[in-house]
Amino acid sequence: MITLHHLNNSRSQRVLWLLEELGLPYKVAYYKRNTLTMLAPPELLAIHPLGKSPVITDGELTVAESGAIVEYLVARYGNGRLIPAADTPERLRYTYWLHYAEGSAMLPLLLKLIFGRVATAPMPFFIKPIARGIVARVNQEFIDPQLKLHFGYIESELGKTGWFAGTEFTAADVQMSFPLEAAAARGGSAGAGPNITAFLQRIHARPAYQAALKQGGAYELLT
Ligand SMILES: N[C@@H](CCC(=O)N[C@@H](CS)C(=O)NCC(=O)O)C(=O)O
Repeated sequence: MITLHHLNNSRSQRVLWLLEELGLPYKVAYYKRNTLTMLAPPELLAIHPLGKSPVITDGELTVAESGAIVEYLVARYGNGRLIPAADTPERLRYTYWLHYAEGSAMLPLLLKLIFGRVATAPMPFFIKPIARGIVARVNQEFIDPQLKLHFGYIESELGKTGWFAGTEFTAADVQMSFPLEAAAARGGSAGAGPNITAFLQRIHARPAYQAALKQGGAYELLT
């Protein structure tokens, strides 16, 4: 039996969704973020040395890293579902987006989040203007242009077929959902284009997505 070690409001939600899309039997072990630090509780360290979510256990196996989990579930239990045929251009796009989600799209989003916290962190009053100046400069010179570049690219790629890897919904769409939801939830122009908005509406309407939301509890990235 597969167990998903699920952290609230996290990338783990997309694994839950994939399990529902594949119609697999699974159990969920729930973990709650520390409300101050937003870090995972130490109990997750007993499952994997990094103590992060998602991570699944399946019999003797432990699989971490959401892209690896998606690949594992689709290869082992998919029976050809949610993945384009081998040796097709769609399959290459599938592999590309599966890696791009964590390897490229998440970096500027994470930087935006971290620098946003720096700007509002408690600090001595005489440091504040300096810290805010640095944050503004990093935002202006690196983070915002990178967000524009990446999300402009995603917006244009989604304009081709509405999905990331060909004309059919695949697990690459599941993997790409998290950066798009994170961008939409954090506001700003990243993630606000019509193709990205339509993509999010389409995935949110899927019965498996709705079922996963019921299993995972409140998912604030949706607000
Ligand atoms: N690239 C990893 C990222 C894993 C990750 O950072 N997960 C976050 C939740 S979205 C986490 O566990 N954060 C809590 C912590 O770092 O303590 C993946 O895609 O699985």
